[in-house]
Amino acid sequence: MTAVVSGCSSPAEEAPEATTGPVVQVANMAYAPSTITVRAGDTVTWNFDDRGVTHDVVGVGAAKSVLRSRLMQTGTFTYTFTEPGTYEYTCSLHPDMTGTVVVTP
Ligand SMILES: [Cu+2]
Repeated sequence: MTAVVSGCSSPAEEAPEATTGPVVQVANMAYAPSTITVRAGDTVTWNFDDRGVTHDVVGVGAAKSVLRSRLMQTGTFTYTFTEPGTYEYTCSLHPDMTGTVVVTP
């Protein structure tokens, strides 16, 4: 006699699927938040909306070869970070604008 007991499947992990990933607002002559921490594999969206002022996202240092958006007044730029590290960037027109993306494993 064998009793087959099935069940016992606990839906313990309910991964909240983010429909929108991390977003950096490009407005008021600044990136907000200026430092954002994401996980490897995350896609960061920069949302440009600074009342007609043109900006871009250009990596500096080690991120120079990684990050480069167009010059934009409105619209979005996205980049998927696969390698952990610290990515610093600036606006090529406004060097006072700086931002950092910290990518954790
Ligand atoms: Cu700018």
